[in-house]
Amino acid sequence: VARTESDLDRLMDGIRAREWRALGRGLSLLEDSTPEAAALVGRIFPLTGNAFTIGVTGPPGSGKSTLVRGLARSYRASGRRVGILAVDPSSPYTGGALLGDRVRMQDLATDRDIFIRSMATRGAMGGLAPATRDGVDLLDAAGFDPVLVETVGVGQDEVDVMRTVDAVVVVTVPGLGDEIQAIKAGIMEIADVFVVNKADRAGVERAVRDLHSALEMAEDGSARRPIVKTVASREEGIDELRQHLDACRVVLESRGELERRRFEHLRLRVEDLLERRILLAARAAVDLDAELRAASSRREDPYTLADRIFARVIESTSSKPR
Ligand SMILES: Nc1nc2c(ncn2[C@@H]2O[C@H](COP(=O)(O)OP(=O)(O)O)[C@@H](O)[C@H]2O)c(=O)[nH]1
Ligand SMILES: [Mg+2]
Repeated sequence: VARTESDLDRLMDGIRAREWRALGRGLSLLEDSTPEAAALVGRIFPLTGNAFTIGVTGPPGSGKSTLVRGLARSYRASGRRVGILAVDPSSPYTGGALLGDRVRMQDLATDRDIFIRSMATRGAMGGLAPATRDGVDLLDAAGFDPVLVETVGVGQDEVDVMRTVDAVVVVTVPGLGDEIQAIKAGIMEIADVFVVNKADRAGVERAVRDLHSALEMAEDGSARRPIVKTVASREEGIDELRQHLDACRVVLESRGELERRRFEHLRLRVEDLLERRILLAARAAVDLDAELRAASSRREDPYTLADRIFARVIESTSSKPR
């Protein structure tokens, strides 16, 4: 654990040199959301902003890990260093799915310029999305570009992760029934590229058609977003996906849209931290359970209670000696 400034210096040297051990230690630190983690982010942040960050999301088993692995190889072949964070909290207790991913991604692990790591925690206090975002920053600061983030697109946390990356790939497969139903609300809207993976299966054309008509119904320019057919397990369609992602990057950069997105992501991050700070301050300022019991017996309504607690927070922070 990096406790002192010189520990942090050493850790940062290792991260900048892309030493596997330092990268792993740094990510573990960020997962725990400790004060040391905040200090590390302080060191990392000035070095970020170079990597194009790509989120890949979709239902479990749709082939995201296989696709990410193919993409990583493709980027690697053109001389890029690729960072991968796999976020799969769907099995937080056994770690089985994570282990599976690790094993299948292992062939990448021998390549010094592809770094892959599973984020297994929701973060002690920070939550999944902030911890993942910090992890992406670490890989960015270490010189990986692009950084790929895989999440299972099922929960709000995963949608929140996708709201922190530059570009979003939504993966679906034929035969899910209504393709759109299977895609978590909130993800459709922010997707830049759609992938219909397992195109070796029956029903792929129908899946593409259904997706296409759903996008047309959205009437917000969604219909122009590309739909790519892939067979990730045979590395088919990966080059086309890669071309769409490269084009996406160019378009975003040239229109100033990348900067706008990143500004909004920063806003979300800071507002999120502010919310947490205020909640923690409230918990420190009052005995929240005792206050809640009063409200639960209908003696005080929730609005009045929240106002009163907030006033106490302001009071306690302004009277604190510095
Ligand atoms: N038939 C077929 N199987 C695939 C394809 N892509 C991935 N798979 C298989 O689908 C399973 C789940 O893949 P995985 O990448 O772990 O999915 P994830 O849960 O979305 O990360 C694995 O057994 C893969 O080998 C594909 O294009 N066609
Ligand atoms: Mg996976």
